[in-house]
Amino acid sequence: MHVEEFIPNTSPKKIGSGSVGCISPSNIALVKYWGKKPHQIPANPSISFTLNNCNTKTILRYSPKSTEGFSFEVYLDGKKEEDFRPKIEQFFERIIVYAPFLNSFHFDIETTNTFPHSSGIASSASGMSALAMCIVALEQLVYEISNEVLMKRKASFLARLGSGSACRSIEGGLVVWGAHSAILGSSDLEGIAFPYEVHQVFKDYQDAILLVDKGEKQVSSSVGHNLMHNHPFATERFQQAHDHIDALIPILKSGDVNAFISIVEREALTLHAMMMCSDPYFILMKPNTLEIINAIWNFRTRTQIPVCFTLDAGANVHVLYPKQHASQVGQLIQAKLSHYCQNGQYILDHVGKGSEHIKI
Ligand code: 2P0
Repeated sequence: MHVEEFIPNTSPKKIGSGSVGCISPSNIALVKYWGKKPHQIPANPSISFTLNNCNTKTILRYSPKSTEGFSFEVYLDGKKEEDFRPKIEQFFERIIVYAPFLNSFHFDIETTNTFPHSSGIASSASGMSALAMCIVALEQLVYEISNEVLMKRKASFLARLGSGSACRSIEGGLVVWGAHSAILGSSDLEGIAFPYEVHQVFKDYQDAILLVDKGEKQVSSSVGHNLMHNHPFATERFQQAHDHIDALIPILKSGDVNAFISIVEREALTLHAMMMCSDPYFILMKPNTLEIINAIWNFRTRTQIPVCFTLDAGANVHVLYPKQHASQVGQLIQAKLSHYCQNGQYILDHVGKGSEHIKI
């Protein structure tokens, strides 16, 4: 697979003003991406569940211009959002080779999230994938392209250049990003739908996101990724991610939830262990993160219900469980776990279908 296939090779058509739109979900990694090489190439492959309810809706309004350079405004919930500009500017610079028409329009980017912006839920995955989908929709108009499969792949390719994990939010279900010898078609350049048989239990897995700490993170993911360079355990960690994906292939097929739990929880704790022994070291978990983990373990031991946790680069806890246990886990969350959340807040989500274009 080569980057050249994503460079337009026909002449653009002149189009007038208009708008395109998209809804794109967040995703939660089971095997984590933590560490990268130049040009947004992951240091190891990762696999995630695409979510459903936590999503970003983006409308891209475009009008032709003749001046040089990028021209855009960004709005979050109807208000101009200057803080988003640097990341979008950087995104445009990274993708201009693949989307040269970006220079030919002024853009108003209108975006809304279903989850609170300050919730500590990564909005970069849903936000960047939504914007990438809109850009690809515009490309289809400019170059009169009707190949939907190629365009979805391109959306993931572009989203990766905005934020690595965003490339896993285009496809639904289980998504793999990063070359892995046992996963046919896997690539460092784009996320692909997990290509093998998946047991029914994993097709509608539930994810309750417990909002432990909604504040700004002390250490950004970009800084965290960089600290994997020269990390004393980097080589072992990257190998472990490969091994975990190898192990997950038969588990996802058989529906062995206990084996699934053992890998998913080890991944979450390894991610945070890497942070805790990098140079400089840091801790993103909060006391209530640990309270929740212990409460989940106690509940699992007592009831034998296969509920587990995973963590992102933050203090919030993702509680993962099969749909058939939704009511008991719902009671656990309501009665015990919500006390550890800021203002008792949590979001119930589940595996979803991926990004989709919307009619404006
Ligand atoms: C993941 N995370 O696999 C891991 C686990 C956080 C913990 O991908 O620098 O925002 O934009 O490529 O994608 C967060 O990192 O980083 C992330 P960039 P990104 O979901």
